[in-house]
Amino acid sequence: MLLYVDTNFASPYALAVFVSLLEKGFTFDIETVDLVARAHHGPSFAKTSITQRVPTLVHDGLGIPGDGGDRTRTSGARHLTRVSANRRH
Ligand SMILES: N[C@@H](CCC(=O)N[C@@H](CS)C(=O)NCC(=O)O)C(=O)O
Repeated sequence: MLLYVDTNFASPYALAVFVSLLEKGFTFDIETVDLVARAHHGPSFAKTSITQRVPTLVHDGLGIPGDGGDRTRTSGARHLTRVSANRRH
């Protein structure tokens, strides 16, 4: 599993997922996304996260964003993004 968080570790949403994964005892990697440099709108992260936001969790080739926020809230599977198999997770 790979959790994307912001470079400054300042996102409360990302930290909530981080703490939840730790509390559940999951092993996972972390990758940072520089929101200030707008890296989350780059083509690489856009392929991984349909909302282009952190947190995004990649598990078994699926990019799973947070709840999508008010602007993009929809149900379930529409927020899952298939991630290329060679990505570290
Ligand atoms: N409710 C949102 C929270 C995630 C969120 O808004 N993350 C912020 C960082 S705290 C973000 O990625 N902002 C970048 C942007 O909106 O362009 C979700 O789960 O998708």
